[in-house]
Amino acid sequence: MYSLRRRSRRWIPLASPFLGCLFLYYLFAVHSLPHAFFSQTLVFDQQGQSNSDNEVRCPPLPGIENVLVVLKTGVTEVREKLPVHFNTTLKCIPNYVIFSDFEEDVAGVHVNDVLRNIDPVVKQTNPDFEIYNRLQQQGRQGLRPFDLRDDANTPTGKPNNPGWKLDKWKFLPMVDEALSVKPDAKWYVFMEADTYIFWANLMQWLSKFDARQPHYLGTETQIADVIFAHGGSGFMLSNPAMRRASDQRAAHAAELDEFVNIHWAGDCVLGKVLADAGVPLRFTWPLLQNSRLAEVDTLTTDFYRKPWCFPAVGYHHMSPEEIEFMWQFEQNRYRKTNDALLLHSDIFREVIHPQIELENPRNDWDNLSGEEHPTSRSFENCKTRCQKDLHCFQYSWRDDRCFTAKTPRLGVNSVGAQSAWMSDRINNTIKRMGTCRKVDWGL
Ligand SMILES: *[C@@H]1O[C@H](CO)[C@@H](O)[C@H](O)[C@H]1NC(C)=O
Ligand SMILES: *[C@@H]1O[C@H](CO)[C@@H](O)[C@H](O)[C@H]1NC(C)=O
Ligand SMILES: CC(=O)N[C@H]1CO[C@H](CO)[C@@H](O)[C@@H]1O
Repeated sequence: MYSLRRRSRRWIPLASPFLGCLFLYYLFAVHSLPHAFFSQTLVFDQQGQSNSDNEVRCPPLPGIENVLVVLKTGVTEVREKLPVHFNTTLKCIPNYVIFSDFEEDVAGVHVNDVLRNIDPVVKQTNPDFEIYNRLQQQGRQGLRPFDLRDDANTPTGKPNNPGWKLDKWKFLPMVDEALSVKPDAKWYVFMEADTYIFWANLMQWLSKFDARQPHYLGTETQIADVIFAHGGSGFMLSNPAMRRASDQRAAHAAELDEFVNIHWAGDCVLGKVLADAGVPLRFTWPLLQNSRLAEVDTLTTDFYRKPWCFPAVGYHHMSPEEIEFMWQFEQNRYRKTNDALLLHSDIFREVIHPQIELENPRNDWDNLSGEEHPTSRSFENCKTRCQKDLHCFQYSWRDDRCFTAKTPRLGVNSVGAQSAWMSDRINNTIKRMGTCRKVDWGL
């Protein structure tokens, strides 16, 4: 059993008759940025075994030598969230770079200041750079308690959090800095410290595209009239797409600094620059999820695709413990089966479902049911209500209130809450959905 901490956040899906489905951006985690490049040499044998570390078994990742992984973080989170990646998800990645807002070494790896080349006038005059300038002068000792506060998200992010306000400035320089780290990469994969990437799935997916063409892949999200890839879920740019974004930025530098200043989401700014440069987003949901394992809604039918037969390429909002857990799961499974492809249905069957069955009903647990029933006045009554409604898959009782949901989710620790799942209905659904004869890449 592993425990999950609850974190408040919201994201609101928006159905559009023309575009299928867009995820209106409601939620944005705090983070930061880059400039040094770290490389390790791994040798893969024919079974895909890595010889450089007996404990880690890297699956074959064809083409990974032509990928630069860019992990964006920030000084206020880097020590807590980054080191786990070096022991897990980055173990099999030959080329990666860490971009932050403060240059330092973390767990023996160099972390770069991705803001180093921002216009000095902007840095001196824009209040977003107050924390940056303070740390440039004083180093880490310059951090103040209010910098480290974990604010709740609002519909427009965390407007009182200094690290969060600075984060939006990292997206455009990140493109140029990544190009200078590895100018000849075919693909640039962008992730954050709480993103989890399933590398074998990612490489299979990327192999389906011609990297000589401009490509922008990510989870469709919309703010006002801009459609862009949600940053925390991970997104991918081919080399020509990177160059177009870089040229577009160079041609409109001052204008774009002002645009970043008035906007609140850096991933949206990058999406606008790419769109203006003629690189539209390819809609890729549900490959990349803006959810962590506890929140993934594998059986959802609310959107334009059903996740079941899609590979899982990325999760977001993952704690270091969850990253460690998923990595161990992937490693064990690969050792046993020699198969690194993981569908959302595999994860549901092999991870989420056994966790649900472990203890059902479960105390001090919130299964994230969202539909409230004010007339249900007890846990028992909540249960009866769920039993009577054939579409109900789980229910929970918290703060003396009853909630149900039409699909099962794992959920999180929550003191005082009680949750239960309709085991027979889940089992029947798993049986009915069956095994996938064909992998769906949404292409
Ligand atoms: C990573 O592994 C090293 C060596 O096994 C260990 O000392 C360190 O604590 C680990 N760090 C994390 C964050 O797991
Ligand atoms: C559903 O399946 C799980 C595991 O496959 C099993 O432990 C559980 O008893 C089943 N539930 C019902 C109601 O049959
Ligand atoms: C009983 C319980 O914990 N209910 C919660 C389930 O999840 C929804 C959505 O996060 C919450 O609003 C409920 O309070």
